[in-house]
Amino acid sequence: MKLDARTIAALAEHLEGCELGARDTPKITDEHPQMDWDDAYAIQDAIRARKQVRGLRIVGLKAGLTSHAKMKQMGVASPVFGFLAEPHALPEGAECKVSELIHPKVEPEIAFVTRRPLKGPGCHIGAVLAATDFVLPGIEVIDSRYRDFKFDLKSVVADNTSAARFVVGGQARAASEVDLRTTGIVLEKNGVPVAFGAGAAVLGHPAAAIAMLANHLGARGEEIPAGTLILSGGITEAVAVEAGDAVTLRVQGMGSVGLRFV
Ligand code: 0L1
Ligand code: MG
Repeated sequence: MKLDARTIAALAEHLEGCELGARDTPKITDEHPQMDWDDAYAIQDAIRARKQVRGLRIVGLKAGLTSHAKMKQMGVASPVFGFLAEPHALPEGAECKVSELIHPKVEPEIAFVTRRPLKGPGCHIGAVLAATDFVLPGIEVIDSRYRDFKFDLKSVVADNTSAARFVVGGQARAASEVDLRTTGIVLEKNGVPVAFGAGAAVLGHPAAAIAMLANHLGARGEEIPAGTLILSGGITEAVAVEAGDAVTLRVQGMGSVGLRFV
C-alpha cells in the first residue's frame, strides 16, 4: 500500500460526502498518483465501514465494467467490484430522485442470488451456477462521483464503482432453467428501445462475472456468503437518464423491471 491510514480515511470521507451530497469531484488519483489497488479497495472498504457504523446494511455486491461495450465506453480493460448498501436498493417501479444524484446512468443487468457460499481461487461458471439460487432482471443506476465521468480504474474502485441505486424484479428463474448466454434483453427509455443485448456480452456468460468476484474476494481471504444478491454488470453501454424519464428492462423469459426518475 502506498497511502497511510489517515489518507485512506480522509479519502473515504471525501468520496462518501460527495455521494451523500450529490457533489462531484476531480478523480482522487490527481492528488494521489501513487495510489495502488490495495489502497483503492481499502478506501472502498472504509466507505462500506462508514455506512455500517451508521447502522446501514450491506444488501449485495456488484461487478462492473464486465462487458466490452462498457469497457469501450469507459476506456478501460478490466472489471471492478463493489458493494450495494441499504439506501441503494429501490422497490420495483419506484421513483428514483435525480436531485440526490449527480449524473445518473442506467445499466441493464442480470442479478444472481446465491444459496451457498462461493469462494475463490479457482471459482468457475459451473461452481457459480451450482451455488446460485435464482437469477432475475436488475437495473443498476450508476453515478460516478467524478466530474464528467473522468476517472481511472483505481479512482472508480475507491468510489465503490459508481454504485448509487438499483432495482431487481420481474420473474426470478432457477439458473438451470435458462441459458444466460443467449438470454436477450431490451432496455427501454420512455417506451423507446434504447439498448439491446444478450447475456453473453458479459464476459461470455454473466456467471463468469460472479466467478471473477469470488476469485477477487478469495485473494483477499473473503467469500461471497450464501444468500447474497450480486449484480453481474451492464450488458450494454450505460444510458444517461434525467427527471421525467421512465426506464424498463425486459429480459427474455424473466419479465420486466422498471424505475421512474423524478
Ligand atoms: O457498474 C459498473 O459497470 C461500474 C461502472 C463504473 C464506472 C462508471 O461509472 O461507468
Ligand atoms: Mg453496473
